[in-house]
Amino acid sequence: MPRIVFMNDTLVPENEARVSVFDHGLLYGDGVFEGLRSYSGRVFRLDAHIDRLWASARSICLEIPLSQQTVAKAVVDTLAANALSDGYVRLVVTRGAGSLGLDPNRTKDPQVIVIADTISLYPREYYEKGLRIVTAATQRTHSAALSPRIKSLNYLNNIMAKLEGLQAGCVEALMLNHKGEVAECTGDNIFVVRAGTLLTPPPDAGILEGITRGAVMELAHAAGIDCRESTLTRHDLYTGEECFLTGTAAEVIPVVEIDGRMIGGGTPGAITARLTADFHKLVRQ
Ligand code: PXG
Repeated sequence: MPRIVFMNDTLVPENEARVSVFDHGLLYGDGVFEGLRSYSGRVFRLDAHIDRLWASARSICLEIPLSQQTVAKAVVDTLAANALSDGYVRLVVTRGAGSLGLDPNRTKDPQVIVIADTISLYPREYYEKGLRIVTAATQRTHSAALSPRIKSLNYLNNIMAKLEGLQAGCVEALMLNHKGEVAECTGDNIFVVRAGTLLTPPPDAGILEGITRGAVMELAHAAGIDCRESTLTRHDLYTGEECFLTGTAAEVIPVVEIDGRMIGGGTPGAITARLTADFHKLVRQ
C-alpha cells in the first residue's frame, strides 16, 4: 500500500510527494528536520520536537510557512492516514526551490514534508547484551562552523563517523569535539555512570540536545539517581561502571564495549536497566 505523505498543506500518495531538483534542501542540505515516534497512537513529546524544529529553523533564518499548531496536527494526521499507531515520523522543512547558487534569498516556497512509516528497530539482542562502539576519527562539527544544536539536513559529518563505525563492525560510533572531549554518537546521545552518578556531556560540548536525553535526565531525577552534565573524556567512559545511548529511534540502549575496552562487567548495568524500564513506562503513559 502506498504511504500517504503530508506536503505543505495536504496529504498526498507518496508517488505524488515530490520536491524540485532546484530545492536547496537537495542542492545544499539547506533545511531542518526532526525524527519523532508515536506509541499506541500518541506522539512522544510532540511539542518538544516542534519547538526544536522551530529553533533549528530560526537559527538558519528559515521561516517555516505554517504555524506550529498546523505542523503538529500534520504529524498526527499523517500517522492516522497511514494507520500507524506505533510509528516513526520524519518531519522535514527545506529552504525550497531556488537558483543554482548558495543565496538563500533567491529561494522561495520552503517545503514542509511529513513522512510516517513503521520504525526499524535495532535487534533485541543489542538491548539485552549491549552495543560495541568505537571512536570515530571524524570530529563532531565545531560549533563555530555549524552548531550541532541545529538539526539540519546537512548530516554528512555524522554520516562520515557512522561509516567509520560500520567499517569497524559497529552500528554506532562515538564522536569527540575539537577539544577531544566526548560529544555524542552519530544519532544518539551518550551517558556514563561513574561512582553511582549518571553523567552526560553538556550542550557546549557540541551536541544535539536530544529529547530522549532530556526525558532520561528527568527520569533519573525522579528515581533519585544523581544525574549531571559534565565534560567527559574517553578515559571517563573507559573506566565507567555503565554506559548507554539515548535517541528517538534507539530509546535507551546499553553500551558494553568502547574501543576494545569492556565497560563495567561487560553486561548492561542496573542503572541502565532501571532507566530503560522507566522510559518504556513513560512512552506508554
Ligand atoms: N544526536 C544526534 C546527532 C542526533 O541526530 C540524537 C542525538 C538523539 O536526539 P533525540 O531527540 O532523538 O533523542 C539525534 C537524533 C535515525 C535518526 O533514523 C536518528 C537521529 C537523527 C536522524 C536519524 O536513526 N537521531
